[in-house]
Amino acid sequence: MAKKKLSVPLLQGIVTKTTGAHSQVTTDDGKKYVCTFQGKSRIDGNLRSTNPVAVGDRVDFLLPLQEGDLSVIQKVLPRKNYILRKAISYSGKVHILCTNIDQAILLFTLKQPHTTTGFINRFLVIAEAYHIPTTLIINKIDLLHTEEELEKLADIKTAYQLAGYPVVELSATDPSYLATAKTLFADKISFLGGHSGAGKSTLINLIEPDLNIRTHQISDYNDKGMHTTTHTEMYNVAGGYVIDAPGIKEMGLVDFDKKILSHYFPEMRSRISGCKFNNCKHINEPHCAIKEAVETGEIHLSRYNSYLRMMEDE
Ligand SMILES: Nc1nc2c(ncn2[C@@H]2O[C@H](COP(=O)(O)OP(=O)(O)OP(=O)(O)O)[C@@H](O)[C@H]2O)c(=O)[nH]1
Ligand SMILES: [Mg+2]
Ligand SMILES: [Zn+2]
Repeated sequence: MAKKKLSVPLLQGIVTKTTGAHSQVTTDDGKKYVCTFQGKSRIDGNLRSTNPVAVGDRVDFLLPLQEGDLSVIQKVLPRKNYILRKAISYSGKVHILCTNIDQAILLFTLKQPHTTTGFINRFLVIAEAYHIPTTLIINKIDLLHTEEELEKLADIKTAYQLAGYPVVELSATDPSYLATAKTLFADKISFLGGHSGAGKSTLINLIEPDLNIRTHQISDYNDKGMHTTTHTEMYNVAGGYVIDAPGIKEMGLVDFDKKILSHYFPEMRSRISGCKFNNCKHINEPHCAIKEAVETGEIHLSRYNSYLRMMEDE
């Protein structure tokens, strides 16, 4: 028997929000549709996921035959990459946080809240493992005044510039940073990470005030943040999309072999061939190009110390 030809149009769009069984899909002309997905969970490799469709997915979908019915996702197009949520369920399935990311932007603050270099470095290692280029934004620079604070700012900038990361100073509450902020996000799918309270939603609101995303007074929650943003959603920002993810804790650590941890520090990766031993761990070995670069200041000590701590972790 010949297959019945479908008379309903097939559209393509990008998943901009997921809430349980439903996904919001936005087409290139900006129209939004509520869709369901009927089919099996599929993900690259042999990973199984709890969510078959994630924010960032390009999908083909069918319009409903009747007005008011849900659209149905027919196909998830191949993913360029994906980020997993940390928790793996008891069933051994992973949860995909988002897919098809062009860049990560890590927003952090030296004050309100304080951000440790360990936190920044872990984020960067994860992004490197996923092969996602990352830009660092130091937000709330309007709060830095004392000599000590300004020295700290300069030092942290140096650490990451030496590693090859773009570092941008910003104040998301100050409209004079609008042009800088827009350029950072223009026409890309960006994963915006950072501690709760760092100012992620404030930054998105600066560029797209109409979105009016909820933000929170930092003073309300003891310098720690209270995770105002609780679900994963992608916003249309500066001609691209931004994923304002719920806190960095959600961004799963990838399992990787300690032996290759130094490959996830770009300033180490580029020097590894200079070590005498090709299995050099860059800890106690003689003629280690990494330790030499730390001594000459070409690799920042705080980055190297983070590397050592990560090597010690189980
Ligand atoms: N002084 C100052 N305050 C800022 C700046 N950016 C954001 N804030 C304030 O910081 C607080 C937290 O900002 P949010 O944008 O809610 O932080 P968030 O990163 O989205 O936090 P979660 O949604 O909880 O992850 C708000 O009170 C903002 O007004 C800045 O550049 N300078
Ligand atoms: Mg937020
Ligand atoms: Zn070495």
